[in-house]
Amino acid sequence: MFKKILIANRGEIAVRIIRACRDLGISPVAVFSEADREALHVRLADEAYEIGTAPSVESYLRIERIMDVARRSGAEAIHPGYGFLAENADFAQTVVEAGLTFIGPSSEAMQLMGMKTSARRVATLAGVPVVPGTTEPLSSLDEAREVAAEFGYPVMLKASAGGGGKGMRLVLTEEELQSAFETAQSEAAAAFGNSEVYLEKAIERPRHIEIQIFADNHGNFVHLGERECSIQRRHQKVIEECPSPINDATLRERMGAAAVSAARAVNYTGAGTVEFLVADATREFYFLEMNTRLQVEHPVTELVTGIDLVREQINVAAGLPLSFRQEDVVWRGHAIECRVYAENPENNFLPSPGRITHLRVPAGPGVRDDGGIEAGAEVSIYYDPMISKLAAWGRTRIEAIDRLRRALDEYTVGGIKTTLPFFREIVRDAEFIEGRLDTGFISRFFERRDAALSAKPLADQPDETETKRCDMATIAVALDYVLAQKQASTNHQSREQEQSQWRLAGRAALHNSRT
Ligand code: MV4
Repeated sequence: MFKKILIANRGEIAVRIIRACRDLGISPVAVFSEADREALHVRLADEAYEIGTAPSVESYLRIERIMDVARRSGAEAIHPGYGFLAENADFAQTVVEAGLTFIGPSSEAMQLMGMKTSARRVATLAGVPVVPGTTEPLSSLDEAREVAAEFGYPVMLKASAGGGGKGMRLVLTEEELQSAFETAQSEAAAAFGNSEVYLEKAIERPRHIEIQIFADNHGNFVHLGERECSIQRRHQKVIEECPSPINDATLRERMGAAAVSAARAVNYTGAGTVEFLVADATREFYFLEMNTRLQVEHPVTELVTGIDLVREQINVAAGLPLSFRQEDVVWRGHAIECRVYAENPENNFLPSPGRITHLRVPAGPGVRDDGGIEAGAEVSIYYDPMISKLAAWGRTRIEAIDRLRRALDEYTVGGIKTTLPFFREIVRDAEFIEGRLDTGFISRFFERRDAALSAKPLADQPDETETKRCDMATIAVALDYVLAQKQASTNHQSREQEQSQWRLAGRAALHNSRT
């Protein structure tokens, strides 16, 4: 077993990994940018090393600096967390070539699943149902026209090097195809340094249901059931839950077997997630992509199965077999997670960076908050503005919702805006409570809300002038950030960093157009 693990990440996931290290008697080593000098993960680690300035490209994405800390600290293994370098095959390869253990799958498995066309080929060969479409990039607009006519509109154009909906374009008619195809290619080139685009039949109002899988180095492959992730906003998951409201034993078993087949096909090891689109009416499911990392939403699986996924990741990376077999996995109760962001739901979810002047995190029966920040800390514009993930477990979904509601009402953050008021409304929304969740839930929720409240501000939001003044300041911060990033960034930004940059720019522009 490792004596020392370097955590190549920050925020709540770095804290989460440090906690697993402590449980296993392993010494955690932290890395931090100058903006994170006082961060919680730095203070909870045994050793902490500064690796650069605030921009991710100057710190958390600097492979050579992370490797230098591994050498200096004597860490035997590196845990990448999620985002940043977690799915960077070059990083995984560099770690292994330096004689250290990468806590995750092989770089080969990462590469096979990293390109979405390759992932679709692998899944197809593994006998896993795949969203109807191409498994090679489209070579020309003519081919796109031909294939779209073959599958029938509406179709989705997606970036081969993308994922998580980035660069995705819905095309409803042939007239829209050319501009959509050209835009998708240029966006893919800008975001991922690869302009390849492929085509899928658009699935109407799907659910996004993903399966957690785990494999060790002794040939054991196990699935840990599903997570319902259909409540997304601009392709960012907002609320995740386990089990899915449409769960039934056979659907879980069929999707679990399909997910394990895909994992076996790439000799997967460690924790992984296979994402599916599920057609609500028919319960047919289609492989979407595979994430070769621990997911943000892993706590809802841990709460329902009782399995510590990070502990298993470390054990498997150290060569131990999984501590459970498929028949040992039982699902008890229901867990729901909210991603609490430093964003202003009253202003198109524009980021709300700044100092947290007051923080009260909820606790009590069935409540778990995975946080990485404390009162007095600064929510930076340089990183994803997630403050914590608040999860609640109950014996039933209704009990989980009741506890989540209590926890959300208890949760208070001072000094910045957060998405807490947004979640307090969602957990009281009839459609949510009835479990009618699909791709369109969020847009329907806002339509209902705007119609019913005629945009009356939420109870605990400051008055209009203060909101306006504060948001103009935020806009300025956001634009500074984007300009700073543009100057400092390279083409190959981390997906997470690119997403937060894209979010900042998009919202800043949108807000400007509104005022
Ligand atoms: C799709 C789709 C419909 N048809 N692909 C891909 C990444 C994920 N974040 C959302 N993605 C989708 N891919 C085809 N062929 C609809 C979505 C989608 C979605 C799916 C489930 C739940 C929420 C969603 C929000 C936006 C788009």
